[in-house]
Amino acid sequence: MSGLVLIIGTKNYSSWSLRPWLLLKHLGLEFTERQYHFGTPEFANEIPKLSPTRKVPVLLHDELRVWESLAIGEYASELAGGSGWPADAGLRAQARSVAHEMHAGFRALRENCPVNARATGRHVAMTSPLEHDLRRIDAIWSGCRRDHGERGPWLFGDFSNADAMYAPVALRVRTYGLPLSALAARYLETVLDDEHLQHWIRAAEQESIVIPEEEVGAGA
Ligand SMILES: N[C@@H](CCC(=O)N[C@@H](CS)C(=O)NCC(=O)O)C(=O)O
Repeated sequence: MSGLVLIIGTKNYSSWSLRPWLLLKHLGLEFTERQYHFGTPEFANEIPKLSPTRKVPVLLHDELRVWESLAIGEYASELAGGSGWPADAGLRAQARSVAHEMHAGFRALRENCPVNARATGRHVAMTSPLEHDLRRIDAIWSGCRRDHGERGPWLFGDFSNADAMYAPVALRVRTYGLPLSALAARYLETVLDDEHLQHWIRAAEQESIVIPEEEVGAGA
């Protein structure tokens, strides 16, 4: 696939950039990655020209611009003949439900446990809203493993948009050592062992930019 350009932010911190990047990798779509680091003049100058929301990610395809990670995921899936979602309509609806649930929810997790791809051994206080989010995430991961484990290692068997949406959650669980049930922990292992995610983490480790507000839980 020629002409696809994915605009992303700093890999260490950009949860939303990771989602379509990982999906494009899994779909085997060729794309050029263009990175703008947060807090730099380049980001401030260039992103407003590329994205109406002034946020990343944005997918450029010739003259077309697609923003919002789920919309990028849908477009990429269509380019790949629909393989970004399960083939079965019922499973597809469920996969979309959990993907959208991630996009719209889990506020406590997002606020308290910022993505910090290269960091491990961090700790945050367990609050009731955080525990509530984690319980729901565990129910999704372990429920999908229980119901679809025979189809393959991902939430709905093959890798789908649903897995892309939860990849940054897996990074948060890893960074802050958040507790999971045994079944959900097996899914976490699948995500963290993924070769593309490993590349992303390695790249984040090479980045030198540090955003102090996102550095949470060290020495806590
Ligand atoms: N709803 C958007 C969220 C995009 C978003 O919040 N991106 C963040 C980076 S992870 C961003 O660009 N932040 C820069 C800013 O707000 O200036 C999506 O799904 O793509």
